[in-house]
Formats: sequence, structure tokens, C-alpha cells
Amino acid sequence: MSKIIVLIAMLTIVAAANATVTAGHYLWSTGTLLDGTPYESFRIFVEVTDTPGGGPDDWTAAGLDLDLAGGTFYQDPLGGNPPEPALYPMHPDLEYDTYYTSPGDYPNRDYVGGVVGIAGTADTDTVLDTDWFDRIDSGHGEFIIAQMTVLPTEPDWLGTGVLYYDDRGGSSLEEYHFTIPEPATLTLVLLGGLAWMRRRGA
Ligand SMILES: [Ca+2]
Ligand SMILES: [Ca+2]
Repeated sequence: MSKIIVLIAMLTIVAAANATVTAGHYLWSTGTLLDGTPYESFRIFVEVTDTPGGGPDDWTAAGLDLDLAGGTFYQDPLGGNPPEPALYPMHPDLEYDTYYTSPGDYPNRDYVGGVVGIAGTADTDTVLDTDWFDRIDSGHGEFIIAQMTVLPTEPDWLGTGVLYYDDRGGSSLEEYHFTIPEPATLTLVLLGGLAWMRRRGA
């Protein structure tokens, strides 16, 4: 009996101490820009779970380090962090900008018209290396925190990245390792390549 009580107590401690934020990414759009350049656009999200007694449910900060082995990131000349959606009808490419955002999205609500805070950045055409944060208690839910749009220059391009993210507690920095395109997309590309080789061989 006492063992069960100890086990329950331990599980409770684990539940309270567990990180309340997890991360993921997905392909949300492919197509061409106005000038015909093909793009593939990905989004990174965090899921902040409601953990009563586990501290505030709040995404606070993240750092992204993503390196492209082929292609470049699309940075729209009008882009902000994040861009203003009201401009999309006049500047359709802006929707596919590479940018950082926070659970408040546009406009971030830590102050009127505010945008996400950038703690440091060393982005280039082929590298995303930025730390960003918000200053509001964003609560729990699923939130987009970054968009990465690649202009591929070769069919088998690859990007490898790691996202570091945290909640308000600041004591549990989590890592999310990922590749773009996603493995499923890569498999389809490989299958397409195999079919193409078979056709050529036939
Ligand atoms: Ca941008
Ligand atoms: Ca927040």
C-alpha cells in the first residue's frame, strides 16, 4: 500500500515538473512566388499544455539554428517579425516570408503594434540563427512561432535544424531536432526519383 502511495506521489511530482511546452513543424504551403520561383514553406509550432500546479502555462522564448544544404531562405523586402497580414492582398509574396512570431502573432500584444522581441540574430541566406521572445503571459494552446520558406535550387535539398524553447519557468530548456523537407516529403521525392529511373531504364 505504501509503495502505491509513494508511486502516486512520484508520478505527481513528475507531472508537475515536466515541461509544459512541446514543439513540432509541418509543411504548410508549396507553390510559386509571383515571379515564378518555386517555394516550400514550413511552420514551427509550440504546444503549451495546461498543467495545474505546474507553474504558469506560457511560451516565453525560443532559439532556432537551421542550416540549408541547398537553396536559400525567402526574405520578403516588406517582411517583419511577423509580417502584417493586411498587406498580403497587395503583396501576395509577403505571406511566404521567413519570419519569427509568438503566441500573440500579429500584432503581438505585449504593447500596441509591437512585434516579437529579437534577443540576437545571425541569419544569412542559408542559415537561420535567432533567439526570440515575447513579454506576455500567452497561456496554453498551440501556437505558430516561426515560418521558414525555402527557395530550393536542387531537387534533393535538405535543411537540418534544432529549436530550443522554454516556458516561463526558465528552468527546462527543451530541444527539438528536425529536418526539412519532412521525411514523408523526402520519401515521396525518393519514390518519384525511383519511378523516373525505372522509366529511363525501360
Ligand atoms: Ca522575413
Ligand atoms: Ca508568453
